[in-house]
Amino acid sequence: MFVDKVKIKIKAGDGGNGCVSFHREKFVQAGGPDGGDGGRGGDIVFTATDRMHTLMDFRFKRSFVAENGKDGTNGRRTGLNGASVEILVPKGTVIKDAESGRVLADMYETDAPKILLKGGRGGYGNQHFATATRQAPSYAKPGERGRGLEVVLELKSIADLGLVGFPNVGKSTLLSVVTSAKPKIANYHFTTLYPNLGICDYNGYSFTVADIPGIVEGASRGIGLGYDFLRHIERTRMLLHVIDISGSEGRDPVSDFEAIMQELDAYGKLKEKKMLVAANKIDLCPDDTNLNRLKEKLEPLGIPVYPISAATTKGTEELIKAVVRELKQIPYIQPFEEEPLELPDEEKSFTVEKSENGFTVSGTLVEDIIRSVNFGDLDSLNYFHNCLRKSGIIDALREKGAKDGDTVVIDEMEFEFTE
Ligand SMILES: Nc1nc2c(ncn2[C@@H]2O[C@H](COP(=O)(O)OP(=O)(O)OP(=O)(O)O)[C@@H](O)[C@H]2O)c(=O)[nH]1
Ligand SMILES: [Mg+2]
Repeated sequence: MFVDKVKIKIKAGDGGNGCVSFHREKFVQAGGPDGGDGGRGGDIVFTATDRMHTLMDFRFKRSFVAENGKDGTNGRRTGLNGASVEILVPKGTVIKDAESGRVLADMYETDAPKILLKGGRGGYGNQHFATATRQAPSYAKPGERGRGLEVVLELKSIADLGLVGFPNVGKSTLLSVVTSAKPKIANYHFTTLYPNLGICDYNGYSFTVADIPGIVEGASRGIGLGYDFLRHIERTRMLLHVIDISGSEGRDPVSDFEAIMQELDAYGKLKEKKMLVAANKIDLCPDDTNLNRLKEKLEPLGIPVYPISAATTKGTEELIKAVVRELKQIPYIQPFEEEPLELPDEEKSFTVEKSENGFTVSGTLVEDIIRSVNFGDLDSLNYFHNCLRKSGIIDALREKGAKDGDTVVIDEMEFEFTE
């Protein structure tokens, strides 16, 4: 079973709540506030590895929740941080936000962990809220909630050379000859059911080769095994088109070439790649007629043709030499551009709208403010009001015509407008 696309749920840990507490000691009458802060929630971290080749493990476990931070306690003790969750994925996994489809992370490098969701911050304990005029603050901040998200994991293998061609032309045989991979080889169509990767080492230059299931005419319309597998050669630097030059299955090598090119064209992203052609099964050819016809057709297009026999390994060394020569001139594939989930502070914003029976304030800025308030406490509400004033929300409401007593809805909570 090969799985290269899954949807999973992840959630960062909530921050622990701040604590309300006052110092108590014999002979000390009114001790100061000593409520500790909440601990941080755990992060959701992704790490790419070479030891996994599919996303199969995620068929059984689809939900990952990091631990919450512990609440602060008396004596200024900060709560323990929640443990993070590390999720291992095969190298080449692209992580997308399920809702918007935007790329959050491209796991193209091994051993480079990426934090996808940061745990919520712990709330401040009441030790932080003492001022000259307020010596016994009876509130603390609740912890920030850890964000939850649905993400799609998509494996887009990263290899230097991708093998394409009709079924049974000898792609896997070639892979087994030039790398130490041991793919299944057999004399029928669709022997290869999922991508195989191998590493080829030629005089100290090593590169990776991806062998995918054969494609057929009409693949782009859903015929054959899986046009979807082309996603595994999307990120190769170069393609090697393998053709059965002997026409052993009654097809014509020149029209084979054209048919595959048409399917690659339909896929779109593959047609600009540099391509070499391996004219395989040359051992079965009685003469050079087919080879010459193919060369006549391709050489004017700048596509070199290498006659080989993967079965006897004849010509494979020259082919690999040519592949290495080309690869040395082709830059490495750029990873996808990642769009971060969290907005930097300066990009946080809010909007004020007049609604039927009052005003509605929304946006990333207010969500952040509202999360940090303890609504059961008057001091905390004053603090909240101050934040609204400082961030310009009160002014914006006034400009839209809000007057004392009007209803203002912020993040589903209703307030009465006061200046
Ligand atoms: N005579 C001859 N037979 C070959 C050569 N290369 C491969 N074959 C045979 O062709 C058949 C198909 O080989 P595979 O390597 O499985 O072909 P494939 O392109 O990977 O096929 P799919 O995985 O089905 O797409 C096998 O029976 C191989 O032994 C060759 O150079 N000469
Ligand atoms: Mg194969």
